[in-house]
Amino acid sequence: MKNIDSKTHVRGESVYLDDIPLIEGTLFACVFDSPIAYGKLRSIDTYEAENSLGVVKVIIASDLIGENQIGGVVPDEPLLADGEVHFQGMPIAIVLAESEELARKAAKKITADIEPLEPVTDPRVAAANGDLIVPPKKFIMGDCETAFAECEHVFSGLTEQNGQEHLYIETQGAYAVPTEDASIKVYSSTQGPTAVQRAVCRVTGLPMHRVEVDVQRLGGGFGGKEDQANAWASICAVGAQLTKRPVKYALHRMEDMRMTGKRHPYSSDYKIGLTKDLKIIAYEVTFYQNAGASADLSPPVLERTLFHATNSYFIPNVTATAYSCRTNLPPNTAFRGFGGPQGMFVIEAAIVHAAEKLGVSAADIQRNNLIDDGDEFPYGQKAESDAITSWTQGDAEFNFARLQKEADDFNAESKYFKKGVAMMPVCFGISFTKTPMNQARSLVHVYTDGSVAVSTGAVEMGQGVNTKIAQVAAKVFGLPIDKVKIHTTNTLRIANTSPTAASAAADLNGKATQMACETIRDRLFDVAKGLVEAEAVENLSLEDGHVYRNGDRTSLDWKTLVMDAHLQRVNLSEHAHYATPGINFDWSTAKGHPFAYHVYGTAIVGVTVDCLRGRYEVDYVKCCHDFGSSMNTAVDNGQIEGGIVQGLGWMTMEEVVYDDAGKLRSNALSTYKVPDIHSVPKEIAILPLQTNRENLAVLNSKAVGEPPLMYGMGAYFAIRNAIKAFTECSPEFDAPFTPEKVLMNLYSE
Ligand code: MTE
Ligand code: LUZ
Ligand code: MOS
Repeated sequence: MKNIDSKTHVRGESVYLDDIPLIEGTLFACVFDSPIAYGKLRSIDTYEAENSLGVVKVIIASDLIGENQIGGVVPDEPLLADGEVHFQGMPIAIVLAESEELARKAAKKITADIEPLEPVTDPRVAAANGDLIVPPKKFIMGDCETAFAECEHVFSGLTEQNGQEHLYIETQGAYAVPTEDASIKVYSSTQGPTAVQRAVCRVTGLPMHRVEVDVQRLGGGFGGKEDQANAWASICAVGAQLTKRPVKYALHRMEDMRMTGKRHPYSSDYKIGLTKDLKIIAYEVTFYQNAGASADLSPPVLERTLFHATNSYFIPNVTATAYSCRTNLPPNTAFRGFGGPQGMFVIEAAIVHAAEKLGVSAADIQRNNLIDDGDEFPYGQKAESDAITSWTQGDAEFNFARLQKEADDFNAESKYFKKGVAMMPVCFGISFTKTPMNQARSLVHVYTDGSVAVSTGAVEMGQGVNTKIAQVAAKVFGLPIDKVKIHTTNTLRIANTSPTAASAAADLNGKATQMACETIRDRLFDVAKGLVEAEAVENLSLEDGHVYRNGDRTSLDWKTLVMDAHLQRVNLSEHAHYATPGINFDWSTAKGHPFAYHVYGTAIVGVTVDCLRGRYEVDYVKCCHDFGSSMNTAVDNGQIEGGIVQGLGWMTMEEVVYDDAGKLRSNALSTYKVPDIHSVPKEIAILPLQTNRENLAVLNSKAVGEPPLMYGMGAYFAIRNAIKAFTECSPEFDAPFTPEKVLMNLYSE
């Protein structure tokens, strides 16, 4: 079944923030942001800007009526710089003008007297200075020290991973409209309407019931709008509050790239210990997360790094330590995988390191250590594991040995082109690791014409969550999908939402929708029972717009039933609440059962490297993926393809470059290379894993948003293998593998 948005998308009729019709009198915002990464803000000169054509107001920190604070997890992030600047791109002043162009022109006239201080951009330097966002976090299982002493082989090393620009097609933006009696309605391109509401309330001093946040859809979020939509919505709301006029701000691409945070770069140390028969029995890892200038979502991202530090493997003795390091970069934030990929990269690198030293295939070590049913993760949860089945089924279908032999045969013949192959198993936990966030609500109205309106806390950002939710409602009511309309995500209809994140939106909001629809359906069955003279409601069902009795279609149609119920004064609306059962986590012991379930999968990635030029192509990504039982293969396969390409991009060509002064050098699409149609793998093959397990996913259809990104990581190790087929070398684990780095390694001798 197609994504329900596909029709308006291809006709260009889908509404994004910038398409909302403007109210007369709307002002346009533009910020003046810090030109340097760290310094004392002595004074700001806004005189010229204030007296520029079309400028209505210039706002600085001292003008705010509420608190100058938007930090959600830790209150360490001023909306506008006050006293100090902490990163290049930090908002200092807001210009409000009659047009976008005039606002931008005026913002250029603002100057600030900033006494430069020495910026820190390296997380290890920040850690050495004791500059941490939160105290270090640790997972311990077993006893590493004793285990290492028993190991036949021990290897240690270091890995570097860079950040990643979200590059949602729709940039950040908001539109705030003052409404009657000191209230504000905010349209925001956000994954977290409630997060925006809280931030707006904080900076305006308004209570939450006076601030309405509405989201139609996003042109992509990828985590970049889980927390970082807050600033722009707050800027517009403050402007609306102070001028009593609507205020809009849609960022230009270069502003967005410069002022917003990205995926966290990590620098990590590992030590891996194996027995004679290649069992990994000890693993010690220390992560230095480059958090940027304020906390943002860095603490939970750091935690998920720990949760995924052992990826799909069972390792009985693990000590994993993680530091969130404060640096003078824009605050880094959620990005598809949320720290998980960063944790997985290090264990994969450690395994490759061991394999190289022992002269075996990394796949042998990987295969030999996959987590099995009942094995415990370092955080205490027992695995219901499909790591081995996904590997075995994927291998049976795609034949790793054959692909490896093909590459070897090719390499024996070819001098300047070399092929490399790598296996990439993935295990990703589904649920917010912060248990209280795993709740959602859905509001369902059945109207007297038989049409159905659904509102939930889920935000549509291209991932197809609205399609899935519509499918749930249509299924419960036995209706075609066009009888169901999914409405905007709105804090008046659905309050206290968790962000659409953690791949859990369809599960949480879909389950709440299922509950609401089932409640209404049961009320309708009570009515129908009399109308079709059924002995019991259990004999009734709804299908293709009709009531069925004992499996036979009756003459009672949906519309008649609904109208009849209404005339009998039966409630045709329901607001349902779903909270994931059975999950918990206790940070005092760092143990618990944080995830509703895990998603497993195994990919085989093959690449060809042009060893004269350092360029490469990804020949294929073949994966065996655990969908549970997919409720929409078109949407889910799309998520897999998109996730893989985004993962490949992160690991290969995308390179975020800040100079030592903390200035973003890769600040436009001319200097930041993302995968395009030419860099998409020549083949993406998806084999659904066959199991019959029950799970907590909506209609048994497992979350799919984030896990596939990690298949893309296999490209890194495949490229490394291809390089090693050309020249004897041992490339450092320093991602991404840009063509430049590939070339340096090819000719490192
Ligand atoms: N797919 C598209 N097209 N656009 C996006 O912004 N975000 C990803 C993923 N897939 C994203 C996407 C991220 S980071 C998450 S957490 C999930 O979608 C969120 O949606 P879900 O919970 O409905 O899977
Ligand atoms: N966001 C969050 C997430 O707040 N908590 C999480 O555990 C998470 N996981 C993945 C993506 N976003
Ligand atoms: Mo996704 S990183 O959870 O928004």
